[in-house]
Amino acid sequence: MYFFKPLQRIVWVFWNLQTHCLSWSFPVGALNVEFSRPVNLEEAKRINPEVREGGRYAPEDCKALQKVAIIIPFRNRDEHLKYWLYYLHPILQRQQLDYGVYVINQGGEETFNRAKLLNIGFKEALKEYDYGCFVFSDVDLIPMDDRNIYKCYSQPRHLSVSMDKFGFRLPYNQYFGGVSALSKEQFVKINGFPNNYWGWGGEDDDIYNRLYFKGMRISRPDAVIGKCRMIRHSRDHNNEPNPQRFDRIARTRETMNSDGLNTLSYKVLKTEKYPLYTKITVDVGSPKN
Ligand code: UDH
Ligand code: NGS
Repeated sequence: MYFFKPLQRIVWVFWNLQTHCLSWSFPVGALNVEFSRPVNLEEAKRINPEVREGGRYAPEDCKALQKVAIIIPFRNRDEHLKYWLYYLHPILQRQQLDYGVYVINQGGEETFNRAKLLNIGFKEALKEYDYGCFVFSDVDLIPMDDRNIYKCYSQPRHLSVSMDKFGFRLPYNQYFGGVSALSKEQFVKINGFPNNYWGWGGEDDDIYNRLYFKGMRISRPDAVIGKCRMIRHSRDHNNEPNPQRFDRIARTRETMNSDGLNTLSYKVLKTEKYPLYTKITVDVGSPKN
């Protein structure tokens, strides 16, 4: 019996070395984020030589604890995307995640539908890899502290809790917009996100309601680690405030089981693999159908 104890210990240490990352690159804490100097994709590519085509990365010397798909709802924000890729890739690598970046581009001129694009990102990313965690991020939000880990927790995670535009605090307690992370199980449990919020506002409140009604509670980093900057911009074309949003968020409990992943329909128009991201252009339909 005693003979095996040291052996067991060696096996345990070895197993840990195989499964946990003991690399020398750790999160560093507060970061300098600014948007006055333009960045270009060539520069972003040069400083991230280990990122593989399509925006994929996994630590080489160990097995990452989570496989994370990062889903970005998108249309016509190329300048913002450059900053996002420039800042986020180094951070995500320091966080030692096995990750992929998916930009879900709404084709056509129809009213923007953020939550439906996020549902599509979930489905499309899973066709490519066995992701267990999904980080949904607006293209214009950059974390100011790399200890804000872009991974999933036992409860749904809200990451953009301390935004510069709100004076580095939450605008209201139930706020779930900007950047959030849900495990595959958490996402499926709420039937994904709503497909019928066309235009600006309310879809993030509906997602909060869904989580709440399924008995989950929001986990958040503290206000220092959760600091982030938003790239200032004007209102986008075809993303006017949705006049139906207040009625819809009042009815989440009734609608959530019949609007979401189980009713998602769309067409993939084009898939493009770039060095730092995968861009999937989709037809999301229109509010009429
Ligand atoms: N998005 C696009 N293209 C669009 C609309 C939205 O890519 O045309 C994506 C993008 O990832 C963006 C996210 O959806 O970060 C959220 O949309 P939003 O930026 O419109 O939402 P936000 O609340 O801004 O940040 C609302 C308009 C604010 C106008 C302020 C005028 N001072
Ligand atoms: C709330 C919106 C949310 C939005 C949040 C912050 O009022 O969708 O403001 O908006 N809810 C409704 O309209 C019902 S922001 O200041 O970022 O433009 O995310």
